[in-house]
Amino acid sequence: MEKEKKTILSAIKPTGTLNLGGYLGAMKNWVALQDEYNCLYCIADLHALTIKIEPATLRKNSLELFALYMACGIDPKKTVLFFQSHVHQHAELGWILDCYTMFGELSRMTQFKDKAAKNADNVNAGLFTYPSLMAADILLYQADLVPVGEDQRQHLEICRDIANRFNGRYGEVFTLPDAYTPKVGARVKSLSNPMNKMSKSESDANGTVDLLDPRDAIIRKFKKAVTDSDSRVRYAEGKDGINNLMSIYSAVTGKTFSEIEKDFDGKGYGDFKLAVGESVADCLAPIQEKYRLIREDKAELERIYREGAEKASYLANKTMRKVYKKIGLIEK
Ligand code: ATP
Ligand code: LTN
Repeated sequence: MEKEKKTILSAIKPTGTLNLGGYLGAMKNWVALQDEYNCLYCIADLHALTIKIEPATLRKNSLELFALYMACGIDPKKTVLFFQSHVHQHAELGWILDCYTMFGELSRMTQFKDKAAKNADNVNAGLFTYPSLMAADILLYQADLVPVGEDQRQHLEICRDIANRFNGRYGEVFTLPDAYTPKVGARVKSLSNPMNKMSKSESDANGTVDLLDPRDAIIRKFKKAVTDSDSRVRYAEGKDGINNLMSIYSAVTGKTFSEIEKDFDGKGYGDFKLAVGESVADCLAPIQEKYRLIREDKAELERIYREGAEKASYLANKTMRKVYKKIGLIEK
């Protein structure tokens, strides 16, 4: 780790396959940060256990997501890339931080309330204490910045509150992390319901474009995308469907909204939808090709995630030794 660079940590949970929302909203930005920062990216597999998930599905999602991180451009030579469950310090610090996190503050978490309502038959303790494990993910590495979407801001605030409480009692143990909002970052909406975000838990397959979707499926989904009764391609309030397609097109082609409006002047929605579909398929094709090559070499993939866990563990250990000492646990 280079001392003069700031540290960045982020994670995605393997609850489904990565879609265009996670790619344009998160992963693409993570790739761009690798040279300027010390980056640690992890697969939050322990967090995935907070919802009911079949073991075979979790295993498949986890390996797929790891290979996709790499196919998208996360370079294990520059970045520490690992599975959260391979670094036991996450669970250990998670428990310790549980003891410095208040029942009241956990009860106020929006994500907890949302997920508890959606999974009424499985409101488990892990779902409730999810934020203290996430705080452990971040604080273990003394991260300065955490790139996350708007939906995760509250989790970052509670992480700072926990760190502040701990530091207030024991001295400066943890770095206080800030949310990192990239200068350009697309907020991708569902293609079939453009009021909602495109998410892994989206039930309508036509609304979500997965990174590994074949070309014809991608184009078909864009052709079916919900728009409006106007017929001009322009960015305007109330045109959620077109605004979403324009944001996606802009993110993958680098064109500005006014350039897009000019290019499609006099053309209908049909032409535009096809162009967006094709440009997304073109953008994903090399990622899919790279993904296949990475998945074929199982031994190399294993070597990379073991090495990632080793590097992460070394850094996590430094923080854990400090924590043990400060709170009065006997060091081995
Ligand atoms: P779930 O629906 O299972 O809660 P999710 O699809 O929201 O999951 P996460 O693993 O929670 O995916 O998100 C990973 C990262 O990608 C987060 O930083 C999140 O803010 C970002 N992200 C996810 N979906 C989108 C989207 N549609 N647009 C922009 N960013 C997104
Ligand atoms: N809660 C996040 C995933 C996550 C995370 C983290 C993000 C787990 N641990 C640490 C940033 C830092 C989510 O649902 N997107």
